[in-house]
Amino acid sequence: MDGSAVGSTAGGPVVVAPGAVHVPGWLGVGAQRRLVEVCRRWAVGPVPIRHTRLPRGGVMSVRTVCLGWHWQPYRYTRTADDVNGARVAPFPEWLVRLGRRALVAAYRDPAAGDGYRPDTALINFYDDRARMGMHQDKDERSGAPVVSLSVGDSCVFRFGNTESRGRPYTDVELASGDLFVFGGPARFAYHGVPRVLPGSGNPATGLARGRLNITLRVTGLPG
Ligand SMILES: O=C(O)CCC(=O)C(=O)O
Repeated sequence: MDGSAVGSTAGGPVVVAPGAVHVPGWLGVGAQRRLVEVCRRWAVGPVPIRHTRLPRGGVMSVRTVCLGWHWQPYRYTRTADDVNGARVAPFPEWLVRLGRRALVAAYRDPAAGDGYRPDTALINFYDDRARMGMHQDKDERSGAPVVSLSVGDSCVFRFGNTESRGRPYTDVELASGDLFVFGGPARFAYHGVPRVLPGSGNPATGLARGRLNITLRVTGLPG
């Protein structure tokens, strides 16, 4: 994946809240297709994609596989002790570069990616009925921005405030190829996915059904 088809910014960046930017159509179809291919490989192993179990016995409706560091509620480890004990696949350098380009595009600042070094990715797969409740990404020991890439079916992405799961929030439709970045004052805002829009994706991406979301994050953890 060289990212050459990245950055078309079909709709231009839209500021949803200070620090939170939606860039529609940032990934071209070729780049999306390559992401789908590589995610399919990561979904197989070394740690297979799974529904994450929550401490109170619930199970997340999305399926998740991680790179670099394995996330389980509510911490990061190198090995997937709640799955098969294997070390997760490494975080590739090309994904670091993609993350940097994403920050440059979202913040319209050529220096925005300088020093950005994401070291974990959570790859979520949503079927038609999958959802994600309002939550904060707060298991990282870093305030570096979160870069979110979407491929496949569109969804309603609810982006809220840093105080509570409730209003005020903004509902944004994230379509295939869209980039969403949240950093600065928006870094610890509550967000979630109340609904996927089945059948809204582009089969040319290689994902005939469902939605793929990849978030790049900096854990702030040593090693
Ligand atoms: O699927 C999305 O767009 C959001 C994913 C998310 O909130 C997360 O992985 O924490």
